Amino acid sequence: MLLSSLYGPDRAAAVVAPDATLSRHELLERASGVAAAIAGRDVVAVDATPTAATIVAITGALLAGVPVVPIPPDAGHVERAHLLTDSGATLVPDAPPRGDLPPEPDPNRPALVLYTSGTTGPPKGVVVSRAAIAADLDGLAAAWQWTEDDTLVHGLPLYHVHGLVLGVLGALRTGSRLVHTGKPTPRGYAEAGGTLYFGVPTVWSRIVAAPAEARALRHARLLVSGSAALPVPVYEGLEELTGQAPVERYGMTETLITISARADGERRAGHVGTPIAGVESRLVDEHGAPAPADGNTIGHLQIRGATLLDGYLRDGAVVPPDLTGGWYPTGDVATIGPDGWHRIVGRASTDLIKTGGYRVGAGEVEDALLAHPAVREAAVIGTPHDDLGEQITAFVVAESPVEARTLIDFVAGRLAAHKRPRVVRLVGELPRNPMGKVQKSRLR
Ligand code: MLC
Ligand code: AMP
Repeated sequence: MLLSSLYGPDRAAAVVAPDATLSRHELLERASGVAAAIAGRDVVAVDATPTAATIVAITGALLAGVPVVPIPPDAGHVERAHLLTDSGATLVPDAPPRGDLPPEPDPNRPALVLYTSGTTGPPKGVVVSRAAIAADLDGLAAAWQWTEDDTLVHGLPLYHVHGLVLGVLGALRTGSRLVHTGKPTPRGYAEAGGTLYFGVPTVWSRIVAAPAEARALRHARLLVSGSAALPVPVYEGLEELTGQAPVERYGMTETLITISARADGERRAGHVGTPIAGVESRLVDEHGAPAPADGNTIGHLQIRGATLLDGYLRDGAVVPPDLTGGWYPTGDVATIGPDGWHRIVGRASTDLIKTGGYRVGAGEVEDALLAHPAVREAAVIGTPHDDLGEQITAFVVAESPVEARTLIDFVAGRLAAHKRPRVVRLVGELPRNPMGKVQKSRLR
């Protein structure tokens, strides 16, 4: 069973969130009501606010075997409309307080449709099966010695792999308690008194900048960082203030979390560890030929195993990804040492930006800017930022006078707020090569 702990003995305060505290059986009962209300639907959507209500709704969909699309609660009207139209999902309705427990759905059924950015165009729906999630969570539970004795704490959004698959379904599968802090603030983390903490690097960086809150994490068993590269100074700051180095792990929506340091093993700043059980990795060169795992050669990272996506949702069908011999090309470049340890060097494409742990496609932000009547041309890049890792920076050629602030708010109104540029530079023209293509490297 995917969410196996729910069927175990009841447990008080199994889920603690800003709006409600639920015991295991309260969650199961309320989710069974949702399952009854949506039984037989093809796909449902949930406004994924960071609440127990969201956890109930998503759990209900999983009980019913109905794939669920979590919608960012702050998605602007353009992004929201795209997610609903593209997936064909309808929102989970108000549900009765309980219903009959449906039989466990087939493990090969899709569980989630997670929308994520490509380099161009609107986000794509990544279809993830129940079996992939189960394999991933079991691999991570083994790597992190994650059990029902843990109390997991985080405040991450509930519409991405990190906050939802690991941060909610992981707790419901292992049986650990879950405390969701609403927002991932240093104070919320310090006050929650957990054993296991999840955060993106921006969260850990803010915790290191708040030493009193960081010291409160001394009692934790394991601090886990992922979704973007953890800067070495943040790693070292955590080690000094909390008495333990963080465990770093790597993954992506399409493969789930595949590479990690171990709870009982070495931790290495700037490195993300070795593949979890059920996952293989390799490097290839630009022609697709295998590249050596010698710790020096930088190659394109590929992943194979039980945690891979079923495919991308297109016109109601699931289109499998382009795999060669089962290998999924992550789009990340990395080194692998002779000891199997991975170092993520960066993304192959400059058009995928990681800001605060969110993946944002430059093309989607450019399209949003171009929809403003005052914008003639737009080019978006990620520029280095101490807190966010990268910040979204837009270069705009204006058609008519316009304030940077106006354009920032315009994008925030159309897309999720984290996709808004933090900086807009109004320029006379964009640097182009002789073919007319914008040279983003020159914008940096
Ligand atoms: C500011 N705000 C605006 C605005 N200016 N809203 C609209 N228009 C404007 N012009 C508001 C926002 O709505 C929000 O309000 C507030 O400002 C701050 O929002 P923010 O920009 O998101 O905050 P920030 O401080 O930058 O957030 C940092 C953060 C966040 C760490 C909290 O980036 C975060 O939660 N990151 C987690 C990303 C994540 O989970 N990634 C996992 C992907 S899965 P208000 O009121 O709402 O605060 C993956 C796989 C893997 O990568 O490996 O895990
Ligand atoms: P997403 O699609 O939002 O799941 O983002 C996945 C991407 O996040 C990966 O392809 C990587 O570029 C990046 N990523 C995730 N974890 C790490 C990490 N520990 N170190 C560096 N990059 C990471």
